[in-house]
Amino acid sequence: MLITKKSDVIPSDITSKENFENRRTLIKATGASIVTASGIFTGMLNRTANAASSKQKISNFVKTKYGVDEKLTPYDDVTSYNNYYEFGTSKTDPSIESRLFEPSPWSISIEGAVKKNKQIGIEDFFRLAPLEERIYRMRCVEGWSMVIPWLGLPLSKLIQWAEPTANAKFVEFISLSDDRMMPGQRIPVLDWPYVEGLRMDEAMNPLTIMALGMYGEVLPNQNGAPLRLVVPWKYGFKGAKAIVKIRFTETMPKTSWVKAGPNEYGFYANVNPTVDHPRWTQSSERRIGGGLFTPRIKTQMFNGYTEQVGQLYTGLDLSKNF
Ligand SMILES: Nc1nc2c(c(=O)[nH]1)N[C@H]1C(S)=C(S)[C@@H](COP(=O)(O)O)O[C@H]1N2
Ligand SMILES: [Mo]
Repeated sequence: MLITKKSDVIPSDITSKENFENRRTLIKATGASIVTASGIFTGMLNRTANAASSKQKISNFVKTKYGVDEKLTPYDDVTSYNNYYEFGTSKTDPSIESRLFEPSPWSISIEGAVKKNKQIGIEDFFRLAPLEERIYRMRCVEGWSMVIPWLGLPLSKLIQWAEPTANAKFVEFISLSDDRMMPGQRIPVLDWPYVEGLRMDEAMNPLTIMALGMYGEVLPNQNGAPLRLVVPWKYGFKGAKAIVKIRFTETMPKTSWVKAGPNEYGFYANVNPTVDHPRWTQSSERRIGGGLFTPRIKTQMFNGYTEQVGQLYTGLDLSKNF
């Protein structure tokens, strides 16, 4: 289950994988620290020469088969139309209000039902496995959608490293709590910090990733730098941004949106065109980036990922467990 299927890797990308391995050996051999004053990723990444973007390019990743036929949402839309209440509740707030946010240094603590508590620095995180590019359709519960080329690691790799015990039935993701850097947290629109969760088998599903980048670069602050969850068959709010803590639990985590409105938001939040949200239809969606008069498109069950995840929910009443 933890092993990446060979078929997920496109043969022409073997080179980049080899490069990754070479680079890894090199780093090991020289013992070079990859933490520098200029940023956490130096050594794996080269700061881009392009003045228009201050984002660091990620040079080593494996391309995968996921979403290669999809038309990508323009970068400018993905980085200027965001939901990230820590930086304000309007779509344009996060790109503006997160400008001074510092995503480094950063470490993630792992606790709860694990052999022992652990800490992992972001720079070690991406050494758990090669970074993969996954192009995923993303569907927000509000009715809009995007297609984003993420760079990340299967969450299963982190879980394997974390060594959860048999008591671990769920995984809880906790975002940063810092009302100095996150001005939206001064307003109690949600019970801060932002909390999300997955059932263990959902977390272990090969589709579930922890993203560190997108469009070949490290994540912009407004998209969840330095590390966020991506679960493409669920509504966007499951994808917690700026994660600092991962806790394995025996009982279902109490997530921020379920606490805020249990009639509107469920723990599962699987994309489901047959179960409407009280305020928004879920049967169709507006694909961002196509212009004002682009017709809405049909929303697919599990956002089109039924083949990969449908079996997780056999016997579960999805209209009750929305
Ligand atoms: N910490 C945190 N994570 C969050 C949110 C948030 O407000 N805070 N919003 C969620 C919602 S509702 C959506 S649709 C996605 C949007 O991700 P994007 O801005 O990268 O498209 O982030 C999710 N993750
Ligand atoms: Mo959302």
